[in-house]
Amino acid sequence: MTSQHSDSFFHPHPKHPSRSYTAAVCAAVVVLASAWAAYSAESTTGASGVAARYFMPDAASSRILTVAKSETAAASIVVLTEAVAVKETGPKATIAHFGEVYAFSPSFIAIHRDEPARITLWNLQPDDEHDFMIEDRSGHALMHLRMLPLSKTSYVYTFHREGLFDFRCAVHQPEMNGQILVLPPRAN
Ligand SMILES: [Cu+2]
Repeated sequence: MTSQHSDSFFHPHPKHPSRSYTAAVCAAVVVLASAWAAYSAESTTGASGVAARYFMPDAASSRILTVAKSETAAASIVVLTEAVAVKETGPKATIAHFGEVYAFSPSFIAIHRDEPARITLWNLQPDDEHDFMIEDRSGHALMHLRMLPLSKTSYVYTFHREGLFDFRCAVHQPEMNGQILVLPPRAN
């Protein structure tokens, strides 16, 4: 390829404007901009609950739960995604009857109110995305994050209200669920 050829590729000569090239670049920019807008909306919108996926607690939810990336934690918990019966290894009859079955392990966590706990989610599947959504008892989603294949996702969770909360993977319902019991503050 000569430098002139290369130059004309990047700077089309006015006599031979590359309209299809320009149109293609414009279309690509529009597609990228749309994708980015959709991604940003998904990532940052938190007020409308389950419909807006992948969000952290908003102002209302943060009165119940706060989530921080780095904070000193009093407890550390690793939650694994367990392939209970999947097409690669599960019994054919089970897969036919139930489909692929995943679970969180452990599926029950007890932590104290106002005590930061680091929860690290390990997605052990190379070909399946999971997610992690915490709901209050009325089914209102407080936060929702993605667990990409073969990833560790670590945050520090502090509950400011006692009681029982649900967590679930929205991708694998109805089976991939768990509960968090928030106990009174630890006695000194
Ligand atoms: Cu899942």
